[in-house]
Amino acid sequence: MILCPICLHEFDWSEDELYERTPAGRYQPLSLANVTGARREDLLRAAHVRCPAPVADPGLEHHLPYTYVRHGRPLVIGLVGGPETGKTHLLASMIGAIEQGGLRPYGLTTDAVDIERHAQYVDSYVNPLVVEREALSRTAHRSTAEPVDALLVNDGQHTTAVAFFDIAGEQLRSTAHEATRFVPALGGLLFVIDAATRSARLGDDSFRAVLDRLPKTGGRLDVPAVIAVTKSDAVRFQDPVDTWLYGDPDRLDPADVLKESRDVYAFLHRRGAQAWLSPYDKCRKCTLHFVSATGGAAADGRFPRGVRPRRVLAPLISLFAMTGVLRGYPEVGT
Ligand SMILES: Nc1nc2c(ncn2[C@@H]2O[C@H](COP(=O)(O)OP(=O)(O)OP(=O)(O)O)[C@@H](O)[C@H]2O)c(=O)[nH]1
Ligand SMILES: [Mg+2]
Ligand SMILES: [Zn+2]
Repeated sequence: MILCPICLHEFDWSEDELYERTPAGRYQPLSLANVTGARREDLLRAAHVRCPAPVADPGLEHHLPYTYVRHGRPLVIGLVGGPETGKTHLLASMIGAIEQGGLRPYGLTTDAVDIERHAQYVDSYVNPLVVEREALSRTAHRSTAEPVDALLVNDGQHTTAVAFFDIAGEQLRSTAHEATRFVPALGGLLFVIDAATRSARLGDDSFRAVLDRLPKTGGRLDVPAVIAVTKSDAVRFQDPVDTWLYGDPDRLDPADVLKESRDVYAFLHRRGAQAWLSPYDKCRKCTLHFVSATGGAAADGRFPRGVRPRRVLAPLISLFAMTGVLRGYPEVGT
């Protein structure tokens, strides 16, 4: 059974009922009868399955890539944080770092779930930021939400489809909104805190709204979480932020993850930001990280000296280890 990340319908699918996307963006039945070998694999790579949930309006009908469902239960990751905390830049930097081979040191390889959609994401977010050095726009409010990008992550033995949701911070606060419908499907939480934030006392409504909607056992959540303190470049001269931000990034050492988590915890605690630590209090597995999506602040909508992301893959690697996408590593995040 597959949980549709768009409407939360649980459904089964079969290889006899596949669809292909026409150049006009419609879906039509795809017959693979008598198609074998490399041609079959090629058609499957672009095939879709139809979510059978009943819809009121035919315009709401939706399809999921076959590659998204063929490897078993996908991991759905949501970026959670208030308006302008830096979620969209962080995700673009992460995907950019992955495109540049940043997961290779961990023995992970990636492919796009949907080649066209991924190319669209790279063209609209990664290249403008990393290559053109442009600041990205605030995320538009939407009436529904679908993943902005999805990847197949392979650890040498297993493949997991990983989908990313990134909606506007203001919309995340509302539990009733259609655009937050994906929240119960989340299998990994990426909480984003702006390192330079001053109004920390009350915490973040978006954290609360999301944490409240996920099932708990014994008062705590089993969904693994990471807290990424982004824009850490703005506080880089504060000890020990600099040590972590400019340290050796290419490995996952559980002892280091624990040490960094403690330092981030202390950093937030010192700023009176206890309320921001609610994911740590409520999630059984949670690690904390200093990151910078851009390496510095934008001026007039540009990064004149280029974009130099710092440690952006650390939270993702930790999530992968805690969710079992990346196996063979000792436990992190307790
Ligand atoms: N210094 C610094 N600024 C950053 C960094 N990441 C993002 N910013 C700035 O923070 C602002 C908000 O970034 P976004 O990524 O759009 O924030 P968001 O959380 O997606 O905002 P919404 O879509 O409105 O929810 C932009 O002006 C960015 O230039 C960073 O790592 N360092
Ligand atoms: Mg955004
Ligand atoms: Zn659906």
